[in-house]
Amino acid sequence: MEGLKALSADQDEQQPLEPAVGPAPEGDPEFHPYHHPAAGWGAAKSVTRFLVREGALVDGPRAIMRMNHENTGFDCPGCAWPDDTKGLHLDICENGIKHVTWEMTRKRVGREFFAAHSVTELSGWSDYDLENQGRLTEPMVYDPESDHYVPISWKDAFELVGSTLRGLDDPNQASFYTSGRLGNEATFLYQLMARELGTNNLPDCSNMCHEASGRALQASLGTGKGTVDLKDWESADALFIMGVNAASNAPRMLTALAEAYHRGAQIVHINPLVEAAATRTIVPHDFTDMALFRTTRTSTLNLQPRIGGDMALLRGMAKSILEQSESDPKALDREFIERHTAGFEEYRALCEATPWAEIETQSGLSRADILKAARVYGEADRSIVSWCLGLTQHEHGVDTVREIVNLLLLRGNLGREGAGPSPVRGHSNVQGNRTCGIDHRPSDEFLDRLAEVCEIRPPREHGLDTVDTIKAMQRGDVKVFVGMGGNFALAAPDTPATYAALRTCELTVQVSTKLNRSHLVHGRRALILPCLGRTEKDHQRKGVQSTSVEDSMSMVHLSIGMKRPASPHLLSEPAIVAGMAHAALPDSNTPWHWYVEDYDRIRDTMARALDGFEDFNRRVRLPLGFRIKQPARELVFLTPSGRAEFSAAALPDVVPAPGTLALGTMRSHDQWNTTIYSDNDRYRGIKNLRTLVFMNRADMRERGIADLGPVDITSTARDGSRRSVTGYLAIPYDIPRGCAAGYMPEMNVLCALGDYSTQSDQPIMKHVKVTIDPAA
Ligand SMILES: Nc1nc2c(c(=O)[nH]1)N[C@H]1C(S)=C(S)[C@@H](COP(=O)(O)OP(=O)(O)OC[C@H]3O[C@@H](n4cnc5c(=O)[nH]c(N)nc54)[C@H](O)[C@@H]3O)O[C@H]1N2
Ligand SMILES: Nc1nc2c(c(=O)[nH]1)N[C@H]1C(S)=C(S)[C@@H](COP(=O)(O)OP(=O)(O)OC[C@H]3O[C@@H](n4cnc5c(=O)[nH]c(N)nc54)[C@H](O)[C@@H]3O)O[C@H]1N2
Ligand SMILES: [Mo]
Repeated sequence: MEGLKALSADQDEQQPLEPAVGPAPEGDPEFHPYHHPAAGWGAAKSVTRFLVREGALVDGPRAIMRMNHENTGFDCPGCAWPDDTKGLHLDICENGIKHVTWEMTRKRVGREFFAAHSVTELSGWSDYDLENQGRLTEPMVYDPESDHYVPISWKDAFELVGSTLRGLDDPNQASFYTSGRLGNEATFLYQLMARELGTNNLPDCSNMCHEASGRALQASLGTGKGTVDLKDWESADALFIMGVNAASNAPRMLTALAEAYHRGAQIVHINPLVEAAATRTIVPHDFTDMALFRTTRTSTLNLQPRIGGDMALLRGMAKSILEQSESDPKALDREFIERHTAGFEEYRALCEATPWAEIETQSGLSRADILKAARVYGEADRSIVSWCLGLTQHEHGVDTVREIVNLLLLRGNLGREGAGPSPVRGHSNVQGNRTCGIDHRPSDEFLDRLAEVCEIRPPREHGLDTVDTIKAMQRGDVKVFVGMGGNFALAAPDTPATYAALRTCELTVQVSTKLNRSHLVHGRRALILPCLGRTEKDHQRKGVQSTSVEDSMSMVHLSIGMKRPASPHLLSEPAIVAGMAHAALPDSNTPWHWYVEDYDRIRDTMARALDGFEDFNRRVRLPLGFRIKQPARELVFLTPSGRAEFSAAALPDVVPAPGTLALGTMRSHDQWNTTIYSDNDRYRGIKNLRTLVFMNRADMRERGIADLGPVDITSTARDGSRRSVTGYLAIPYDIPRGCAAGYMPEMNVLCALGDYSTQSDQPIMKHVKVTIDPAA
């Protein structure tokens, strides 16, 4: 295994040039700092161009009108931000529209396409061009003789999966990945299949995004999720927005921020970059605002810590509140602390013992700036802290999220309106996937109930997550990989190592809507199984079916597609799972096909097997669905002490060594994870360029790097191995010294597979140690 890793990682063994990820740029790279508000007309213009390009001008708007409506439309696959609590309120965003339209394109990838292009040829195409071919239309199997994908019937495809799985020495030689789009019903069947086969190898995209949040909240509060909902957002006095590029990645948050600003709430953004959401917005669905170009501020304070400096900042805020409490009895909520928490004295001592100088150095902020944030927090009755990848994709992600909880507990900001922790999830149903059983570390209670209700004997030992799956492939321990959506090859860290690992597999199966890299980086045998998208009508024996999803704030509601499927040969995700399961488990007592005839039947089983899903079929049909009960919200803490637990972790050292920088990998405005819409990043002022690195001007000058000058970037992993990208352009940007930022998935080659957090097992994608030099 080490050998393989070294081979793919060693600088001396230069890999052949990888194809571009984005489309061919439409012109020369440009950088003009963006001074306009977020959303508004810039977004409207961008959407129109996109609709025209996808040939969806008629279907597009019709679909958009049906998005996120009270159980009569489909859930926007764009992000996991909850729907407006007021129901029929047209709350849509540019990126959601792009994402839906992307699925509804009129372009198709049929058998003629695969006959015309070999896999080797397609491997040289950009990722943009692959997806841009349109929707997949029928199942395909890889033919090694001709190096082409050729058609295969669904029956034969399932039999290939079934016989390969049956032929394994051990069910743990298979790994079943989930990308966070999958609806709850398919999710439930998928995990049931894996566990009935005998494995908990259920890696998911969450292993790369919010694993740290889940573990931290579980340890502190006894729940893996946030405790607030949109109503809380509407009544908070102070909102702390940490490590999220909301204008691009959770654009509907802009509406909440604008509304908060109007109400007089304080909005503090904490991010090394001042992102567009931290300035002002034109609320897109407010037609008068749009017509009058009326902007609303979305921030009252911006703080720019160094990459990884958040924990020190939070510690500083807590220290300040504790210092204040010596003279001001109202600074702390003593009654709350006494009644509901454990570990306060230790935490207080730790804050006292942490010197301001250390807090300043580690956060990269002055004491005066930290006190500004502390004052906002201390003066607010109700505070919400919200965060995303900027906090989680670090070695100390768990400690940092626990520090958020520590800070909230000091003033009793939990279990009451307008207060609490609020992680912003990624994929639209990533939270639901976990709730419905996608978990490589399932609890015994979960398995006991599943065993009883579904009459199976699930394995008890924990399974593999994303990184461990890749490592197991390297060792030859995982031979079958099933990707339920997503683009594993490109999304995972250490691209060459991941590619090499996937290529060792006996069989790779990708359930997808569009052609992507994961179809070209495949095992000895490979299947592409095309599925219905969320916008499409799902006809089964008992009529048109709906599926359910859970948003970032634990609301579960139905999603119903209404478009004619992209091809008559597509199957729904539940049907594909059932087909594979039936073939792999010939003696199964689970009525796989009966379930698929009517998803209510799946939901009836889920109601018995899953916590919080009682009376599922009725409640999910309520106008806005239902909220899964959150014990911590009711001040019931399922922790060992039965209380909310303060943590007392030492501050990590996040200051880059002399000559090195901390690099954060992130998304542009015009991409959805590995799906790239264009080479532009409007809010950051970038046109026609993805291979770039944002740097502080002083760091550039020190290295003799010119504006937009070419640079080489080399990362050094914990094991000392190095990885490089060359010929990137340096963009002088408002980012703290010692920090740099650029785009995933291009920069995944810099993230060593072995560099994952010891706290969460999450790959470290926001604090990559690099050197940057003028291009050789
Ligand atoms: N349009 C669109 N929407 C999406 C996605 C998409 O690709 N496109 N992806 C979805 C998914 S799966 C996810 S998980 C989310 C991701 O949503 P984000 O978390 O917004 O994703 P990133 O693009 O990685 O942006 C990370 C942000 O954290 C900041 N940051 C980096 N390092 C640090 C740090 O050390 N501290 C702090 N405080 N901030 C830091 C960066 O400047 C950036 O603003 O979005 C979801 N929504
Ligand atoms: N360096 C670096 N790497 C990262 C990150 C980072 O910040 N930095 N972020 C990580 C995060 S947070 C995430 S979530 C992962 C994303 O990892 P994934 O979820 O694996 O990747 P996506 O790009 O979202 O997947 C896109 C593919 O999903 C398929 N698809 C779209 N809709 C559907 C559908 O309805 N059904 C099915 N079955 N398939 C569908 C399409 O074929 C499309 O090509 O990337 C991770 N990788
Ligand atoms: Mo994510």
